[in-house]
Amino acid sequence: MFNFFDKLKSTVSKTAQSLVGNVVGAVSEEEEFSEFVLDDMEDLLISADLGVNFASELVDKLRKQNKIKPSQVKEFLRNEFLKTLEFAGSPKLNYKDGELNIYFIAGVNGAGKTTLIGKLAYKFKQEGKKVLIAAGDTFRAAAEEQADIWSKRSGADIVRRDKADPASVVYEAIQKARKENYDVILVDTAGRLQNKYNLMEELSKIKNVIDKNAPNELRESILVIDANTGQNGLQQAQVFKDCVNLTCVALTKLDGSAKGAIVLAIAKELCLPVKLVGVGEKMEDLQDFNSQEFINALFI
Ligand SMILES: Nc1nc2c(ncn2[C@@H]2O[C@H](COP(=O)(O)OP(=O)(O)OP(=O)(O)O)[C@@H](O)[C@H]2O)c(=O)[nH]1
Ligand SMILES: [Mg+2]
Repeated sequence: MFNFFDKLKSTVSKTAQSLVGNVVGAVSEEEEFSEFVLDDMEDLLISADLGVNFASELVDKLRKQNKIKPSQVKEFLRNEFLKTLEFAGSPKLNYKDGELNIYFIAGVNGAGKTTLIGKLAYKFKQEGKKVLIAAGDTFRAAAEEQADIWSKRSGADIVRRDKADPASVVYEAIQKARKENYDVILVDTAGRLQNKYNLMEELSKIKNVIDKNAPNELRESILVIDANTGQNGLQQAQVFKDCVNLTCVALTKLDGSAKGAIVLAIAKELCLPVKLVGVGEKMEDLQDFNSQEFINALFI
């Protein structure tokens, strides 16, 4: 049977090869951690998109010890990766029963924000929740249309106002949700405006509307990152983190990506937990992130 773990295993198989298989293959037969071996290992970790800092920290740890042998490198990596994920925080999406739960979704264009909204809408609808999408991307011509299609597909309701100020769309969504007892608001945002400054301004404005009108109901500020962007994704994340107070990351397009090590780099460098993983374009292709299972799938 094709169960959840099998699916995850095939999803991260390319990452497992580049991050674990290649390193273990190059190191485990060596007699000792010579400078040559350590350099090689560092290069492999970096090229698997673990991030320069994390890679050199790991190699440094090995350099400064003499207990762990090259034959144990797999166990060493496994422990370090798991520790890093656990340190970044619980991967469980925050939700409070009986209250309004607002999810603010941000990310660069094409990262998969609107698709994630569709998937989350579907997930919450399946759980019997009353769900409202706030179509806060009023910049791109087809964006609201796309949000509308996802709302119909998932059975969620939507607030959309052609070319309106996104902050006012979100304000309206909050009022409606209060009046009509919604459980969930999913706030879509634009990924591209005339320039990065405008985008960050707009995101702050939307965020301020939520902070002012529903400070206790903002459950998560989610940054959507396309797994294929690798280290670029990390730089993007920093810019967003400086602008809006992020609480977690949703990693999309992990299906087929060899750069899933970005999960670890995000945890290490930004100390943000990955909570959701997109593994395809369909409504059902969303998984809750689970550190232990992710590590098990990588180290099979
Ligand atoms: N394979 C795969 N494709 C995905 C996934 N998530 C999104 N996509 C695809 O990525 C493309 C962009 O997705 P959108 O949801 O429109 O991205 P966005 O961030 O809303 O883009 P903008 O609104 O332009 O900023 C679409 O073709 C999606 O089908 C995923 O988990 N796996
Ligand atoms: Mg979009």
